[in-house]
Amino acid sequence: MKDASVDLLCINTIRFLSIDAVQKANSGHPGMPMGAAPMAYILWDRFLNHNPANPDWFNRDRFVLSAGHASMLLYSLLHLTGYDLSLDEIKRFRQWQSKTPGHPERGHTPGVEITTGPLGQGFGNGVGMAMAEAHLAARYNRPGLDIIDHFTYVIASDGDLMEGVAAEAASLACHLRLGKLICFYDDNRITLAAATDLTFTEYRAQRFAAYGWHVQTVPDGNDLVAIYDAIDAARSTADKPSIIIVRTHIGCGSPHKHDSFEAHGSPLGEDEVRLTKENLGWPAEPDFFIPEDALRHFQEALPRGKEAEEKWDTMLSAYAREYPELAQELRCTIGGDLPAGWDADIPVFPADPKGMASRVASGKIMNAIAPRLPSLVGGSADLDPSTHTALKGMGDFESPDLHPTDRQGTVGGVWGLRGATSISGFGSMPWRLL
Ligand SMILES: Cc1ncc(C[n+]2csc(CCOP(=O)(O)OP(=O)(O)O)c2C)c(N)n1
Ligand SMILES: [Mg+2]
Repeated sequence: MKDASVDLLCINTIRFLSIDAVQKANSGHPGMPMGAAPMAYILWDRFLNHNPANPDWFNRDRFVLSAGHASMLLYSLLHLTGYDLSLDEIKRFRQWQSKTPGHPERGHTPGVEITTGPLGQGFGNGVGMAMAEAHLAARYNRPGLDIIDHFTYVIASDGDLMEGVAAEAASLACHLRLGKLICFYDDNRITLAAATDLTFTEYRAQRFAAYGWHVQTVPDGNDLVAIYDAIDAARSTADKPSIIIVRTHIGCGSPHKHDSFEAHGSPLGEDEVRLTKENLGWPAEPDFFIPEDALRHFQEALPRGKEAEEKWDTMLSAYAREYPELAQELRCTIGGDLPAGWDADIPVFPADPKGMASRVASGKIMNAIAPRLPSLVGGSADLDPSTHTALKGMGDFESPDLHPTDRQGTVGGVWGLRGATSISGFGSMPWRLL
């Protein structure tokens, strides 16, 4: 570990930027950033592979703040690590037309991967991102040239795990053995209006173990070494998604709002902000104080990110020399472009008195497009015999290591993955056609 005092300084910088922004806006959610700052900091400082100067760098790790109400946690990290999000924008938190809306919005704020706020949905999006990574890796990676190789990290809260969508997504994530999906559960045991003992007392660790996830618990959310070790272990677990259950305290550091739902969705209040600053040894003035040492440390992310992207660019050039057609296809996929001739085989259906069911026509069209459009992937909610959404001959997107009994009842054609059969995309865990 590095110098612990710099770590603590950085963590408190995140806490107080969040506290001050919410206080100035007189609205927002200070409590969760206060409790989750250490885990978010260790992740971003020690592990996250990203380039703040280019939020669109394709092979960056994805970071999803599923608990979107805690947006100031994310905005603080983005500002401090050097994304194009100024301190003025932090000061304009929740103001009309600012870059810092109450909940993060993709496409509006540089570095926000996905719009979050409806609980559970960011968790589901994280699973989708990890699936996309596994799918692309299976199709494009070649021995010694893992051109697609990144992690997806999610921070989820109590409310996220209460939502049904998280259960469905968690089940699928393990079925697909998405080992590069790592979720932090901010186990602060407080929600919007009460403590979780009122409504949410299931055994979370056992629940995720039953899904088949790799489960770890960190009993003290301020224990940086334990957080570091847990992330390290999660990254080394390639055959299943990981959840790190971190026991945190909402409003951590606030003398009167620590562990209280009052820290969830309201400013701490001027007096409590002052007391919290006193309590954590932070100067009372100025607001939005960023110690130089902290900023310098956070901004080491910039040269690190530049180097990481340059290294990847070099690998991509080598890849393009060896596999020019695949490289061209990948560029097209990343750019969201359609390959030339993608629609060449679309059939024409003559009008006839009886007519054709629109789902039948749609199935024929999808099957005419699919062989020419490798990025076409779909799901059918186990309905493809009715909806005609199966891509014939394209196989399923599956992990190769399923136990035979797991296969019972699997319906063909759920995930079309074309041409990835022989590709070893990800260490010992190639996703392939089954
Ligand atoms: C689907 C959905 N239902 C309800 C809400 C309203 N809401 C926002 S945060 C929250 C619960 C907050 O508890 P938790 O997720 O544990 O966050 P924390 O209080 O720990 O920050 C609720 C009910 C929502 N955002 N999305
Ligand atoms: Mg909570």
